[in-house]
Parts: sequence; C-alpha cells; structure tokens
Amino acid sequence: MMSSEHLTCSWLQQLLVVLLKLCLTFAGPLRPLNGTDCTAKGPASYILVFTGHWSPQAFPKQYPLFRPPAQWSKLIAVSHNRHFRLWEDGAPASAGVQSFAEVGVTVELMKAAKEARKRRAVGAMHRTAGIPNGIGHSSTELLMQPRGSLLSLMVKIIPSPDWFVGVDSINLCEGSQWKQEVNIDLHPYDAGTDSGFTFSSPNYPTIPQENITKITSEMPNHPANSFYYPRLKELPPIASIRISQQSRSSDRQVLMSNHILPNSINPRHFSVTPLDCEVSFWSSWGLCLGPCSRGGVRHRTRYILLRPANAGVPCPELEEQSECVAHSCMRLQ
Ligand SMILES: [Ca+2]
Repeated sequence: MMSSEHLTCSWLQQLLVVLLKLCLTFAGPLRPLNGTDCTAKGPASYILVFTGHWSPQAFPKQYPLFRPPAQWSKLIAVSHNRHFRLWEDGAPASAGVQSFAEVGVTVELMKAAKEARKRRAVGAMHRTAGIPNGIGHSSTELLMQPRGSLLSLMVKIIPSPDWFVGVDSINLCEGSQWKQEVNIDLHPYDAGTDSGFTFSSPNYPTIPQENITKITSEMPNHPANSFYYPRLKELPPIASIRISQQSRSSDRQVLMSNHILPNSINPRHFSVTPLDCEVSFWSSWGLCLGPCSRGGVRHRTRYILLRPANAGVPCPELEEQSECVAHSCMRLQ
C-alpha cells in the first residue's frame, strides 16, 4: 500500500515535468537571452594582439623620454554581455576605471568584473603584461562564449594624468557566426578624474568628476595639452588591436608558447607629425641704447617654448629692435 507521502512526491514530479516541457516549448531555440543576438553554437578561440604606435615621430610634442619613458600598462580585457560595461565614452568613470587610468592599478576593476561574473554578465577576464616602450606588442588568448560575445578592454598610457586607450563592447559574433578577424585603431581617452594637461603633470584631481571623453588634436583646446596638434585634422592612431580567430591546431600552441607575432602583423603606422615651434610673448621694450631721438634703438626678446620637430615651422626671430620713441628716453647727462 502506497503512503500519502509517496503519492504527493509522484504528483509533484509529474507537475515539474509538465512545467519543464512548457518552458522548453515557449523559450524557442533561437531566442538568445543575453541581449547580444549571438546564436553561434559553441565558443570561439581568438588571439588578441595589442600594438603600441606611440613614437616620437608620430607624437613629438612632450614625448616622454625619462622618469618614466613612454610605455603601456598591462592590458585588461573582459568578455561580457549587454548587462556589463567596463567603460563608456561620455559616461563617468567607475572607481575601477579611475584607479586604472590614473595609476594603473587593476584591483577595483577586476573586483567589479568578478562581481558581474557572479550574475553571469561577465564571461572571462584576460590580461597581458605591460610594454616598456611606446612601440611594441602584447598578446593574449581569448575564449569567447555565445552568451557573452562582447569584448571590452583598456590599456593605460604611461605616463599620463588619467589617459587610456581601449574598446567598449565590440561584438565578436554576428548572428550565428563568430567573426574571423577584427582590426581597430585606438585613440586616447581622458577618464575625467585628473586635470593634468601633459604626460608628466602632477596629480590634480578633477572636482567634480567629468565624463570620459576622447582626446583629439584639438580637444582639450589648449596649447599646453600634450596631444594638441592644431595642424592635424585628427591624431594618428596611438595603438591598435587585432583580434583573430584561431582554429585548434598546432599553430596555436607555437604562437602562444613563444608569443611570436603572426607575420601579417607589422607596424602599419609610420606617421610623422610635424611639430611647429612655439615661442613666448615678447618681453617689454628695453631702454634706449645710444643717443635719444638721434638714431637710438631699443630691444625686446622672446624665448622658445617648444622646439620644432619633423619639418615643423621653424622658430621665428627671438630678438627685435626699433627706433627709440623720444618721450620714453631716459635723459642721461
Ligand atoms: Ca583628465
């Protein structure tokens, strides 16, 4: 004889089966719930190569040579869905973005990504070593899942107040296919948390905090800014990334173990940016030399603020003379 407990259990099991069937019927196989519209059947493996093009030829103004010289921080890359944002142009920087953009510390950034991973908004986090020069490569392997086919990344420009390069939420999946290769030129961004104007500016917090903005050859519109090149329509790319899908072949093992770059990756950018001479305002006129109002002359001077480079406009005269004005003469007996 069956107990009432057994009867209840069996009834509950049947109800669960019916509910499960109903769910499967209405969910449909082609309705992704991740908001990225990726219906690829399985994961994809990629190699991400970051290349720095920050040379004194392309960016001659205030190019950092010492303490510290121009270089790139470690690269942080996160795969995610639409419910996570590592950083966003025009939005305020998170605490993690601020500490990474200002001092290259990744703790807060990784903490936020780990929290998002708990609610399945983030898939995986990757990082590469830093690059000790303005020009160079770093690389990492990415394993992308259909439920998190977006990729965001950041690299800090060192030295700088709060400047970085990166990409925000590029989708490596298109419908049911993973993209074979993606190439993106990178330009500098300002995190909006430190008001320094030049690469080596001292720490000067921006209060209140501003939004993340793209730095261009004309913005910020101030001659003191390290990226201010009014003659350029746009800045040359300061870095680039190439994301290539790789098959699971033996090639990949060789590539990853030695960190040898594919032959197809060559420095593509040989930009040479002319830098014009910049001089100070004129000093006030000096005293009259020689007899006043009888052919006497006076002088004024200015000095060089920025030496020209790469065939930029040469410096003008730094000293000028003119005839004395009678009423400004000192009458010496
Ligand atoms: Ca700033």
